Amino acid sequence: MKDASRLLRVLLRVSEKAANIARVCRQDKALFALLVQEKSADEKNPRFFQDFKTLADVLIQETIRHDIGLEFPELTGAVRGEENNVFSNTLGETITVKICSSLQKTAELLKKVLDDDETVAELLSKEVHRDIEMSDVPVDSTNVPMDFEVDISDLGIWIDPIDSTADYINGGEVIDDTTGLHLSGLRCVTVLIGAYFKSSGLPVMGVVNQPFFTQENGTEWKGTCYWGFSNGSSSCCSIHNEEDNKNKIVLISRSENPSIKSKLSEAQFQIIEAAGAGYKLISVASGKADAYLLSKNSTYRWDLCGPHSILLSQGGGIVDFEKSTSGVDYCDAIIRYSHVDTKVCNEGGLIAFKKKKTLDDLLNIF
Ligand code: 2IP
Ligand code: CA
Repeated sequence: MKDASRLLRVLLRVSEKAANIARVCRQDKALFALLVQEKSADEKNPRFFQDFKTLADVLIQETIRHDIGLEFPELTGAVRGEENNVFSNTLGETITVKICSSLQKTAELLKKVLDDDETVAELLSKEVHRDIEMSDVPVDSTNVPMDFEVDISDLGIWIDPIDSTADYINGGEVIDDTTGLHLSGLRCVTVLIGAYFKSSGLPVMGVVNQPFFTQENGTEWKGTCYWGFSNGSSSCCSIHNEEDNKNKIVLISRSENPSIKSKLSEAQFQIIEAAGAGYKLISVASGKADAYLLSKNSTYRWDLCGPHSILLSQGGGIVDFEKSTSGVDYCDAIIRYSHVDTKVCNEGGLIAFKKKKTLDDLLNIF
């Protein structure tokens, strides 16, 4: 099997492991309350008065980093995530959360973060060290090609361990009756992993895992998963029987500016306010919406890289809102990823689309 195919399989398997951890952490209310802690002021998303950092978040990120490193040691230093893995307990001690060489050692470390709660530490460590097969991933694994090729040393990786943390914590479910799109709640939670070329800054391979997709027997959650690969002329993704809506649906943030909303409405676009950058992006990729437009600086590179690869593999993409609406060339307006850049915020907002015509229609309005 070629390297890129092997890496894609690793990303799919570890995204499922991440989804398992996310599900396990939500099962027990007491455990869940215990896992939540506040972010320090300088880590906060500017939009939120208060944001959450959970051990689940950090643990998932470190698990993804660890498992990628096991198969591709050369990528260990190239994996970056949203979260800071330095965790503080109630006593003010600081612990660096990392995955150890055995279940016992990881449990020992987690125990320290969990105020000596051995049961919980072992439960989590068991998930972290569980072997996940391709057949465990909720995606048609027979469709994952064996011949994807890339220069592994040219790759950088972005992880968002749990996107839409607020929905992960608050749960619930609000669905738009006409489109079936989820406006908030657990469906909007995603695990995002994306690889990009350090040389061009373009995304190449991405996985989006939705841990809370359907609920069986009213209790047990099952997830779903998407992937995309795009390297020049070789493009492929897991989405085939996509829905083709004819309603000009644009997904926006619940905090979008009123002036942007009125412009879209005047141009006969149906606007839907939904949570989760990853959820909005995968809804565009799967054809439930035509675009995701954001005029603000409230997303980061890790929110986009994974789903961006999927959109690119479909002939779509993500451009900077400010640049593209002020006449900057398409090529220069494309959101790119950099390994050296410390600027991780998507300052100029974004427009994500699957069909170039949708982008052109939107640019005509602004
Ligand atoms: C958030 C999350 C929010 C989104 C915000 C992201 O990531 O996806 O839902 O805001 O831009 O950065 P909105 O829902 O208004 O689009 P996280 O949950 O990881 O902080
Ligand atoms: Ca996010």
